[in-house]
Amino acid sequence: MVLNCIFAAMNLEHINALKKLLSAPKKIAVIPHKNPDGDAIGSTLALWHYLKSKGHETVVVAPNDFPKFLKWMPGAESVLNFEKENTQAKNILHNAEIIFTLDFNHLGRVGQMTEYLEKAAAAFVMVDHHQEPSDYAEIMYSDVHMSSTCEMVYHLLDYLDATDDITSEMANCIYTGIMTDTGSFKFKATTSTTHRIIADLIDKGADNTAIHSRIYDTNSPSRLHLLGCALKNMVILEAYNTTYITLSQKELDQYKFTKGDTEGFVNYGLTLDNIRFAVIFIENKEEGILKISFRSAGDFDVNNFARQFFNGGGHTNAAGGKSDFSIAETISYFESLLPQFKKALTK
Ligand SMILES: [Mn+2]
Repeated sequence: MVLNCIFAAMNLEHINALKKLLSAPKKIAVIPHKNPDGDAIGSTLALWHYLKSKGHETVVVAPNDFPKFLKWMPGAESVLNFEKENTQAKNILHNAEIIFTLDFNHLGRVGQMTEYLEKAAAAFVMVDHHQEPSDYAEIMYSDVHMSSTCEMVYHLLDYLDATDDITSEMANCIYTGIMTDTGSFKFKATTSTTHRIIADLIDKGADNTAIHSRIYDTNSPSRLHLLGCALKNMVILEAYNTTYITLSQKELDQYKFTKGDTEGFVNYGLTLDNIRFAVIFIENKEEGILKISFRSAGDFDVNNFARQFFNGGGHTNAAGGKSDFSIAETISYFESLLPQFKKALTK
C-alpha cells in the first residue's frame, strides 16, 4: 500500500544504508525497553518475524519480563529475558552484527542491559517516537509525531518496499502496539494515516476484535479491587485541574498485585470534567522508589514536567518518572510544584 506521508522522517540515506545492511543474512538482536508495553513487544516481534523471513538470524532480547496480557502475541514465547536467560542474552548482544532498538531512544532505558549495549560491536538502528533521542545509532528513524513505534515499523517496511511481506502474525503484532499506544485510536497522534495502516493490517489478517479482548478483557477480581482502591485514593485538586492517585506497597500486596495490574489506572483522572493533569504514584519497596506516571489533556507538557522534577520523560501527554522519597514526601513536593503551573493548567 502506498501511503501519503506528511512526515518524511527517515531520510533516504538511512533507508539505503539499512537496505544495504540487510542485503545479506546477518546476526540481529532486536531490543525493546525495560518493562516492555504493547508497543515495545508488538514492534520488536513484528520486526523479528520480518527479519527471520528474510533469512536473518534474529532474536528479541527484552531487558526483563513483560505482562501476561501480551504473552499471546505471535512469537512471544521466543523472546529472551535478559534477567532470566542472562548468559545466552549476553552472547547474542556480543555477537550481533545489527542491533535494533525499538520504542526507546536512550541506552539507559534497558536497565542492566545498558552496559552490554554500550560495548556491543553491532551497527545500531533506532526506531522510536519519544522526544530528544541520543545519538548512539548509525541508522536513525526518530519521529515524535508518530502514534507508536509499531506504526513506524509499518512505515519502515514500506521504506524497504516490504509491506506485501506483512503476514497475519506481523499484522497482529503491529495492530496491538498501535492500539495500546493510541489508547485505542483516540490520542492526538492518531492520524488518518494511522487509520489507513490499521485498515491494511486488518486486510492482512489482524484480528481486531480478538486483540481488543485479549488486551483489555483480562481483569482478575483482585485487579478490579486494586482499581477500586486506587480510585478511592484519588485526590482532586480543583484549583489546578489536577488529580493524583497513590498506591502503597501495602495496598498492592493486599490486592495481590502482579505486573501490569496498574496499567491504565492513571487515565481515569482525565475522564473528569476540566481535569488537565493526572498522576499516579506507585510504591515499589523492592526497588526502593515510587514509580510515577503522568498524563495530560491538551498542551500541558508532562514530558517536560517529568524530566525537570522526577527524573523521567516521555511524550507531551504521557510520561513516566520516579522518586526516591516516601509517598508523603513526594506528594508534598509534587503539590509544591503546582502553583508555578497554575496558569498553564487553568487557562
Ligand atoms: Mn511507544
